[in-house]
Order: sequence, then structure tokens, then C-alpha cells
Amino acid sequence: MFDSLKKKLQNIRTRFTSNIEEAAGIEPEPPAVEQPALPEAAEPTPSPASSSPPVAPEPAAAPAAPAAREVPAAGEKREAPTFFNRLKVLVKDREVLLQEKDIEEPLMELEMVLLENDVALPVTDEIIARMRGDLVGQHRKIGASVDDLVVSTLRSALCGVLGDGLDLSQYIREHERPVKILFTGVNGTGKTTTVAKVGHYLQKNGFSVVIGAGDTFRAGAIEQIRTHADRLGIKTIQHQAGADPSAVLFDTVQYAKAHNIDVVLADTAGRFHNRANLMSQLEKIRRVMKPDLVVYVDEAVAGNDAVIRADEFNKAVGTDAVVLTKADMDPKGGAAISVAHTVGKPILFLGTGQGYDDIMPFSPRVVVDELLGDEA
Ligand SMILES: Nc1nc2c(ncn2[C@@H]2O[C@H](COP(=O)(O)OP(=O)(O)OP(=O)(O)O)[C@@H](O)[C@H]2O)c(=O)[nH]1
Ligand SMILES: [Mg+2]
Repeated sequence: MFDSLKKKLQNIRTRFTSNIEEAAGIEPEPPAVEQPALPEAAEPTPSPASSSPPVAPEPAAAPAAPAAREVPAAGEKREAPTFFNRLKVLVKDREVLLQEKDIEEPLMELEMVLLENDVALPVTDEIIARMRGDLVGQHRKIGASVDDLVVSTLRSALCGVLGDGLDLSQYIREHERPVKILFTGVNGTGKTTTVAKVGHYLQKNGFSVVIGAGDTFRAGAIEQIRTHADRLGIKTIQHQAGADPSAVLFDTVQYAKAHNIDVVLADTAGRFHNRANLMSQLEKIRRVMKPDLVVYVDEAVAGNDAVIRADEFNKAVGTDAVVLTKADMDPKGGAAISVAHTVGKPILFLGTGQGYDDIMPFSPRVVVDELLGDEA
């Protein structure tokens, strides 16, 4: 998941670290390979003190002077590791005041990497602004290592745009049952699979579930959700193909009330935000079913397109949360980083594969750990 972005962030992290170390006067580990050569090169240097021989007319002092200057220079280099190592310890203990110019280069690189990986421009700007605000002009304690400082700054910048997420189990516990969740979004993005996965997830968390087969539009859609539900031992409420989806979902809610079911999950037909008839059908579903949560489903692999669609959908119809499917096929992670900040609604789950267990409750901390993990 997000492997391309992960690798690039590793490089950026190193770049920030070396720039900050340089600004703080911490030398990189000395190579110490050239040391043996230096004393030998210095030895044959003629001593200016031995001016007693009669061969004095030649101004031999001219070549001797630069050589004499080189010897102390080489001596300084030899001393360097001890000196800088001592300094390193001192710097770690004190605060460093970084300037814009110290981190300008890695900041620009970070900006490029985020944009290349489909992070939306305003979100990229926000991450850069947070990094700059955290580092520049602030007295920052270097602490145990510069890398730790860089990682914690990156972590808080990313967490800042990812928001808080939404814990579905907690939401259900805090709301009147049945909690009604409507899944909607563009066709083929994984709505039906997500309904099945969420049903399975909720059952594992101790909640009872009923599914409404609200996609009466596409041929085979009712059988598809029914097959999933049967495999998972979840009751499905269905009508004929072509029936009014509002009626199906109304019946599903009635069933849940009559049987004390905790959660209603409503599958719907794929709809584009500009397809007027499907949109008006969705409005009717909302009026009749009165969902507690309208969840917009789109694919992480669609990158910025998914973010734009989610935003438009939210503005047109209203969304309470987002699910991004196919995160397992997305090397970039741009949609996952951008969507919550852009739409202003939390990501509920990431879909991470085609199995029923391949669903991950969205936790900003876990996603940032994944992105900044060392194993990339
Ligand atoms: N790799 C991967 N594939 C997924 C994921 N979620 C769904 N899919 C696949 O995406 C395809 C479409 O999934 P559906 O659940 O039928 O999508 P839908 O949005 O209901 O489609 P329509 O009902 O036609 O609008 C299926 O082949 C799923 O197995 C996921 O998280 N990862
Ligand atoms: Mg479907």
C-alpha cells in the first residue's frame, strides 16, 4: 500500500535530516579513509629552518610555504571526528533555531513528491506550511536524533491533514438503533463489496446487521449482494429488479426495527453526480430511509479524480464519511491523504483487497506509521 510515496518520503526524510544537521553544525560521520595518506605526504616537506646549506640563492622558501600551511590543515582534519562528535552531543542537548534557507530545498522536494503522488494542491500546500511553521524560526530541541525530529514533524503535518477519522463501532454504540448507513458513489468503485465487508466487520464486532439490496437498477446487482450476504450469514431484504430502491430500503429499516437489528447497510446503484434521474432517486431514498450516515465510496487508485468527485458529491448531495477502496492497488496514496481535508469529512475505511477481511478502519496514526515506516 502506498509504496511509491513511502519510498520517496524516506528520501525526503534523509534530505531534511542532513540539511538540519548541517544547519546545526553537526558533521556527517567522517569518512576517515584518507587519514593514512596525509602524514606521508607531509613528511618529505623541506623544513624552512634548515637554511644553513650553501645552496641559498634559490628562493626555496616559496614552495615550502604552501606545504607548511597544508600540514596544519591536514592536522585539523585528523582532529575533526573528536571535535565534531563532542559538538554533536552539545547540539543534541540544546535548541536549534532553523531558518527558511536551511530547509528550503527539502521542502521543495517534499512539495514535488506530494504532487507527483496525487496529493491535491491545497493539501500539499497545507502540509508544507505545517512543516515550515514547525521548523522555521522555532527553537527546536534536536533530541536523541535529527531523524526523530524530522519524522515527528512530518508525522504531525500529515496527521494534521488526515483529520480524526471516524470510529464506526463507537458511533453505533452512541446512536439510537438501528443505525442506518447508505453507501453511494460512482459505479464499479466497490460499493457492494464494501457493504459486504462492513457487514462482516460489524458482525465480528458484535453488532447485528441487515442489508438492503437497494441497487435495483443494474442487472445482477441483487444476486450479487445476496450472494455475499448469504456467505456471511447476513439477512438481505430485496425486491424485484427495477423496483423503487426507496421502498426496498424502507422495508429494510422496518425489518431492522421489528427484529432489534443494530445496523442497516444499504447498497445502491452506481450514480454519477450529473445523472439527474439517479440523483433524484437518491434524494428520495434519503427522505424515505433517513440514513444516519451517507457514505461516499470511491477508489483510492483514482487519485485526484476520486478527491474531486467526493468533493462534488458532498456539495451536491451531502456526505458524512468516505470509504476509499482498492488502496491495495494504489502506490501513491494521494487520495487517502487528500480526501478528508478537501471534503471536510472523515475517511471511514480503506478497502485493502477482495476478501471480506480486507477492510481497514481508517486511523490517521496507522496510515502515517505505514507511510513513515522504516521497511520501505
Ligand atoms: N483490489 C481490490 N478490489 C476491490 C476492492 N473493493 C472492491 N474491489 C473489486 O472491485 C470490483 C467492483 O466491486 P463492486 O463492489 O461490484 O463495485 P460497485 O461499486 O458495487 O459496482 P456497481 O454496483 O456496478 O456500481 C470487484 O471486482 C471487487 O472485487 C478493494 O478494496 N481492493
Ligand atoms: Mg454494486
